[in-house]
Amino acid sequence: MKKVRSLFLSDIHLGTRACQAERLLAFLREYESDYLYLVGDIIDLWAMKRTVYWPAAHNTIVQKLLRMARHRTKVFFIPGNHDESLRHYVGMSFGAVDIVTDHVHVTVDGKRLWVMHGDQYDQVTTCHRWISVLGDVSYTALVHLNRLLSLSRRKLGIGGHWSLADYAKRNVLKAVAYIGDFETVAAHAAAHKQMDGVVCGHIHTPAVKCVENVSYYNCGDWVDSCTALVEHTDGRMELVRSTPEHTLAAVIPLLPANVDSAREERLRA
Ligand SMILES: [Mn+2]
Repeated sequence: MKKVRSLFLSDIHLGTRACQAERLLAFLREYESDYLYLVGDIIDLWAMKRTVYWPAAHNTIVQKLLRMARHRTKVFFIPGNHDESLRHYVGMSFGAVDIVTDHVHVTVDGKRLWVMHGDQYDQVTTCHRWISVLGDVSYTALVHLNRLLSLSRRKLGIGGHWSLADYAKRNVLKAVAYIGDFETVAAHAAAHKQMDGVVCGHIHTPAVKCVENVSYYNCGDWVDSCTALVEHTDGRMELVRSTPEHTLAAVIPLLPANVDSAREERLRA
C-alpha cells in the first residue's frame, strides 16, 4: 500500500459496460490517501436511463470508496454531466463525503488547484447539447434525420446539398483541435480565478502540462486510459496508469520545470 496525500479520479462511468472496473479496483487497492476527489461522471446515470449494467465489481468499487470515507480519507464528490442529477445534493455532506460543484485543493507545498469536472467549458455539451445526443443515436437515424432536413431545406427553398452525417464526421476530425480548445479554456478560467492549476476530467484525455501559465491536470478516465492523478506526500503531482496486468506504471512523472517559474513570475507580478 502506497501512502499518498491525494487521489483524483474522474469519468469512471459505473453502470456501463465501458467501465474498466477491475483495473480501477487494482488501482484503489494500491493506495491510501488523505484526500479523495471524485471529479465527475462517476456513476453514469445518463446511460443508465437506457440500459443498466451493474456487475458485482461496480458494487465493490462503491463499497471501497465508502470504506475509504469511513476510515480516514476526506472525500469530495463533484457531479459531472453524466451524473448531473446528483447536483441536487451539492452543499450536503454524508459523513466524510462532501458533495460540491468544485473545490480549491491546496497541495502540501501550497499550490492552489481548482478541481472541477469541466463540462461547463465544453462548447459541444453546453452550446450544442444536441450534438452529444446525436453521438448516441445510430447512423441510420442520422441518415433519416438528414433526409428530413434536406426535405425541409428544399421546402424553405435553400439550395445545395448538406449532409448531416458528413457534418458529424467532420466534427470527429475536429476532435484534436477541440481537446486543445478545452484545455486552453479550462486553464484560462483557472488563471482568472488566480489558481496555480486546474484539475479536471470530462474529455477522457489524461494530461499534465503547462497551459496559459497554469498547471493543467486531466485525470483521464476509467474507460480507455485507466489513469488517475496522485499528489504525493511532498506535493509532487503524478499521472498514474493502471495497466491490464494490474501493475501500476507512472506515465508522466513530473510537471514541466517551467510551471514553477511561471507561478513565481505571476506571484511577483
Ligand atoms: Mn463528463
